[in-house]
Amino acid sequence: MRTIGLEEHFVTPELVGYGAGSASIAQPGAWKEASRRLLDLTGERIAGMDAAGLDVQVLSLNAPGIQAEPDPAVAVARAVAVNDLLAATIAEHPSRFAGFCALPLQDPQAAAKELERCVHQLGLRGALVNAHTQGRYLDDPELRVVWEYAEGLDVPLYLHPANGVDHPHVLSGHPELIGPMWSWGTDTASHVLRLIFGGVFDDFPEAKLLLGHMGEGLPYVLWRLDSRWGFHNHHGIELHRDNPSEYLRHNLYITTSGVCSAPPLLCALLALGSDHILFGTDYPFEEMDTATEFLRTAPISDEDRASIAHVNAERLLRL
Ligand code: GRE
Ligand code: ZN
Repeated sequence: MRTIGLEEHFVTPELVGYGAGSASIAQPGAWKEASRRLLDLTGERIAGMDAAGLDVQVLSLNAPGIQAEPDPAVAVARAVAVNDLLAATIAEHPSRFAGFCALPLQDPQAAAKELERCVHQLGLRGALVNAHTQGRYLDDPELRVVWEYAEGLDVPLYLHPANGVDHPHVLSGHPELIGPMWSWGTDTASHVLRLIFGGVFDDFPEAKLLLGHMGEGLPYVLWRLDSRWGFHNHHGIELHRDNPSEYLRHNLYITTSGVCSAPPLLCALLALGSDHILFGTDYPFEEMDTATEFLRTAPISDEDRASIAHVNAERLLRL
């Protein structure tokens, strides 16, 4: 069964320093090993893909990537350089790799133009954004131009977690809760709700948002969101659709990255439908063979398995 992974990270020697914040929340040995594997693009990585039966990795720069650069001009130059390098790597192995570009959202107009360049000239399949950019989220009015281009080009934006600007008080005194185990997921789910209630999908109804980690918990809470939205003071917000879940069912696509467990997969299938779930591994933070073995043995129909493994990615990313 052809298998395409959508959350497959890499880094370059020039950009590895942006990961210092992620390094600080990881076990030192684990971070060292992950960094080593992130820096390898075509050696051990392709051997691991072969061993795991992963045909294609859709590569993305590791978090927080370009988002961590404070200087907009440097962000633009570095995004262009890393996107060129990504395209060159794919060109050497066109049957094994595709890519999501990095966007210098510090300069929204330049980011929109870079997205267009990456799709039209470099053949990349969309963009991956790591959480906030210098405190700015994707519902920011200045970033509407990026959604406009994404919708017009018909490519998805993949929202990946990263460290937050600050930490909610409920996490105070508990640094172990900050990072991919917990806060990254709740932060990312909150970011998605900002997009819905900030009107992004009303302005761009065919925009496509990709989310890793089996949807960061959102498939589980659809009914609750709708029920309590009906109860809530709307604070002047008027949505075009009646219920928040309608946006999650229409605009949201999720990947299985970093979650190799049947109960959340079955929940996601029932909540979003098999057309909206795609495969991903979260390499090198998870093992490719663990993820492909999970996909092969999950208690789902073979039709759904094929949709998740490759059919949806072929459609959404035109692979
Ligand atoms: C991830 O992408 O899932 C990730 C990082 C950094 C540290 C841990 C982790 O980007 O899981
Ligand atoms: Zn990841």
